[in-house]
Amino acid sequence: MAIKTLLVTGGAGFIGTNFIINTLQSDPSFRIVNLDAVTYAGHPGNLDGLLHQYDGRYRFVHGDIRDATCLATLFEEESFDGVFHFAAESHVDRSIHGPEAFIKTNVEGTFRLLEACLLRWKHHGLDEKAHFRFVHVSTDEVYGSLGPEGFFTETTPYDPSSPYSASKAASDHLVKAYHRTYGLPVLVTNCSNNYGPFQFPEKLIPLMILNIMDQKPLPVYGDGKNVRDWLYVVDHCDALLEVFCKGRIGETYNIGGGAERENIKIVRLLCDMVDEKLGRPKGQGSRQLITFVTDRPGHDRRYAIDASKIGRELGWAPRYRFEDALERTVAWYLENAAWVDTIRSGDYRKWIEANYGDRTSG
Ligand code: NAD
Ligand code: TDX
Repeated sequence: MAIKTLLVTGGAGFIGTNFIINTLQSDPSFRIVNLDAVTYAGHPGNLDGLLHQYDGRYRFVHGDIRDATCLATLFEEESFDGVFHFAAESHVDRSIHGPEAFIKTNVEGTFRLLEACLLRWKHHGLDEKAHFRFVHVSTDEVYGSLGPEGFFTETTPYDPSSPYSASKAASDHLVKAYHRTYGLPVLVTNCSNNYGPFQFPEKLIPLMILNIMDQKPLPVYGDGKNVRDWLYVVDHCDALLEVFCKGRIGETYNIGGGAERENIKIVRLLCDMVDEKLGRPKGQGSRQLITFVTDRPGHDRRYAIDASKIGRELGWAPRYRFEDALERTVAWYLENAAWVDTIRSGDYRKWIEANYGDRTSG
């Protein structure tokens, strides 16, 4: 069996961790090198078990995608058959408090990575060149905000609202430019909001689960009627592998869960799920903790993905029903108290104070 070596950037984060576990489990022909700078969002310990379980098929490298020397060394040491580029600053609220890190990692970091790939790709033989792929993992937020009707397609014009989505849009443009200008074989994916195990509890779903467990206020921005299209992370990981194996080079694929929900409805559902799992008495329960707070500036109203292209061309569709996968996610957070404790360090507490301290209740 020919082993294919993949470079995964940002594999110690939420989606990268799930992707590595999923891929090593599902296909013994893949070997993965995980390059991660271990920012506040990176937890290489997530994957410690893999070192023993998949002996020789997993390697962790602590390094930064902005570091050209680190990339050059890595690309000399390894001969990659493909790259999955997850590494990014990923939280919209943090991009509002401090946009610079987003420009540095998401724009400059993607540029450095593309340069390293291009240099190596040019030196590949024809055979290797033919199967090399660079998969750039991006977001539906690059398309901006929808009204009550309509969906994002792959041809929707870019119209980002936050420093985060603007930096991701810039990175998408760079990736596509490296294809058009230099022929680098890239594929771009734009997916909707993910949820599942190992998500850092700054994002809506894990933040709410943990606050409900601890009986803390549940801060809902604005009127709570913003809509997101939720995608279970395992479905997303399956889709990415399909794109890598069967996608057409130079193309963009939208990936969505087909599960549009208002934020407030999700928070209420989570209250009921957590209360039930913890055996709390039925009734109003944790819903009383819901607190409407000052809205996020530039808050996009609605995201919804038209995922018909990936369905038609690659035969992918989400396998998990939203409510079932949400139950699994709640169960995972309840069962992984040790992981949660490690994550909620002093820095996490500082972030909660910075983001929520000044918001007034509505
Ligand atoms: P995350 O914040 O959980 O993880 C990001 C990872 O990247 C961390 O391990 C971090 O240490 C690493 N990293 C950050 N800067 C780095 C650098 N300069 N060099 C190397 N590593 C660095 O993010 P996530 O939620 O797993 O998102 C992964 C990707 O998917 C991102 O590109 C994000 O834009 C995209 N995305 C996420 C979602 C979502 O709902 N989470 C939705 C759409 C798209
Ligand atoms: O405390 C909160 N209260 C609240 O009402 C938080 C953290 C969020 N929200 C709202 C804002 C959004 O409408 O919930 C919704 C989801 O918020 P986030 O979890 O921060 O996700 P979002 O801003 O939609 O972006 C996510 O999906 C697209 C990821 O963080 C991005 O990385 C991805 O690109």
